[in-house]
Amino acid sequence: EEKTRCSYEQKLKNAQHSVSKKLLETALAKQSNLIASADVTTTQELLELAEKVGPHIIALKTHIDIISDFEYEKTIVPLKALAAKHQFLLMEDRKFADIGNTQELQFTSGVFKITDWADFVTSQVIGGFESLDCFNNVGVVAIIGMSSKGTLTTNDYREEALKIALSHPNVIGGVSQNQLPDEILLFTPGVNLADSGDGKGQQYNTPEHVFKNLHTDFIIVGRGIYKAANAEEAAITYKNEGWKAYVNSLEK
Ligand code: 5FU
Repeated sequence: EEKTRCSYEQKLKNAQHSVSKKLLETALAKQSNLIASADVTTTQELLELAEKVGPHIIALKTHIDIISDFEYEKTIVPLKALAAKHQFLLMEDRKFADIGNTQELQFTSGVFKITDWADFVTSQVIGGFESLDCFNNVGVVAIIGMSSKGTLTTNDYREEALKIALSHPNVIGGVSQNQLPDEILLFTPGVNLADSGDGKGQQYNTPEHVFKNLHTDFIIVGRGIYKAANAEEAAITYKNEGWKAYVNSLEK
């Protein structure tokens, strides 16, 4: 008989990292497994989106380097206030992919100073185990497999990437389009209820598919929410669909 998936309560009991605990506690408290991807390009759009979707998400995922008018005081200070007000975490999708020393500089310096505000970050593991050491004050979500057509994250690559992810104490989870072991949280982008792709290589699945078949923990939705006529309504729809799909995946 096929085993049912691991519940958030079970994962919380086994969680070692403070950020994993926070994510799982927030998911249970809000009955949400939704991460909104805020791929907008101005501070105003970012803050407006965060205000609208904040109550319904567990984390807001940023690509902070696409904000044209970024200023720490104008962008990050109010964003952090909204995160506190609506109880969501900040996930910077930086996808670090260099040697440890360079990643450390990219993480702590420049204009974005990611170390000062992100609760967790994404990183490739292509630089090897030690390249992840610099992220010791946040959680790391390792890129195991990508959602785009033709990605080089083959079976062999994913297997090796997972070994690094599972053995590194800073790693709380992985981004993947495949099931991961229960010890690690699974984050799945490429989720959309209306489209199957974007004509630029992105490939979409439904919340139902990724909970049932991948036993994912958290869905990441970008255009399905921020491009919708009503972003708040869209966030509520993805939140409800995601939670229903999670509950159904527990039953089997
Ligand atoms: F690692 C990955 C991946 O494999 N696929 C992704 O789509 C990350 N992403 C991110 O999720 C991507 O950079 C976008 O920020 C987001 C998906 O946005 P969409 O508008 O829902 O396609």
